[in-house]
Amino acid sequence: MSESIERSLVLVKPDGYRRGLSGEVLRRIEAKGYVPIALAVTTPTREQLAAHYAEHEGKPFYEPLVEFMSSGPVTAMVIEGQRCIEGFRSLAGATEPTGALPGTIRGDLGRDWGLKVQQNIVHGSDSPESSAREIGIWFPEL
Ligand code: DAT
Ligand code: MG
Repeated sequence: MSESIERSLVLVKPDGYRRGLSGEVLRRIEAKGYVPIALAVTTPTREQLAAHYAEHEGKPFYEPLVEFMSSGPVTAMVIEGQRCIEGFRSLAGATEPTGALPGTIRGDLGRDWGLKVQQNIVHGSDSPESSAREIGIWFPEL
């Protein structure tokens, strides 16, 4: 792998999966020019989620987040391309879907449901370190 090519771990969360938005998320990723190199549908275990969201342990939304993320299948993927970590975060939009800009996944497809945790359709790695760690959790074979 050329040094400048990055990988990012993307999840279509249970809200997005339930609403049939996995294809729409993948469409936007491919339209941007990033390449999926691994794809799987899986219902996350609490152990996977504890590892994935370790940075948020102890925060008020942590338990609702783990509960929500284990509530059904997610579509997990690894995407590849120069600067795709930053690029996918840009496609995803802001964490809080009410204020996320139109044109972004969260801005176009997400909204506030008045719950203890924001349901915002997608996860994307936020740094090369997170990406390497998260790919190890969801795709240990890579
Ligand atoms: P992001 O998913 O944009 O990287 P994050 O890593 O800070 O955001 O948080 C993980 C998820 O937790 C996020 O997608 C939605 C939820 N979340 C974050 N902050 C929250 C808050 N203050 N209240 C409710 N849910 C929150
Ligand atoms: Mg995050």
